[in-house]
Amino acid sequence: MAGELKRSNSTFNISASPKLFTLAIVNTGGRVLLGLKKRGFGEGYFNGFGGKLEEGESIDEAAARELEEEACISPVGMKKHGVLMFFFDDRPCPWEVHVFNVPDYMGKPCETEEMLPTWFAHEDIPYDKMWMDDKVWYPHFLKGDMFKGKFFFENTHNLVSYECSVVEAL
Ligand code: 6U4
Repeated sequence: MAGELKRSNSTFNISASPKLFTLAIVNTGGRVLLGLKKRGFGEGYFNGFGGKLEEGESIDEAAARELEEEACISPVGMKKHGVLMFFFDDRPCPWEVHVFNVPDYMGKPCETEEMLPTWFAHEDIPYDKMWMDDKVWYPHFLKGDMFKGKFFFENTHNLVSYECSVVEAL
């Protein structure tokens, strides 16, 4: 059927309008600040801070708001570094996640109802406790490259296929 793509043994709906999300990763002095997600989608995984856009908000505004809500800090010098599309065999529409590098911030990271912020040296990033796609694109992010990727998940969590590359511009 038009708008469907078969990969692995599953069918992915690739033509529905994507849902927009942000993901901000504080990255300074050879360390990244990740949050242990305490509830909801991705509970138990370490991840950057982010979420869905609210009505009338730009993607950059949403990225800053989510960082404040989830980690108690305001970004300084934040810049977009990646756009990731996630396709699911068990969800009605794809997710489009805009990834930001945050080289500096104001405030002091604190635990919130949703996230427990934790610092990791680049070489100690806990990929075994993160989304399966992260080990594919974090190396680009950590090098300071810009990247685009498409990732196909079965049963929400199981990465079965992907393409990801460094780009000149987003
Ligand atoms: P609520 O619970 O409504 O406040 P909200 O904070 O708006 O939720 P949430 O937490 O569900 O949204 O957002 C999901 C977060 O997880 C976004 O920052 C995007 C990120 N994310 C989703 N799939 C991911 C994946 N495969 N790999 C990754 N981050 C992902 O690294």
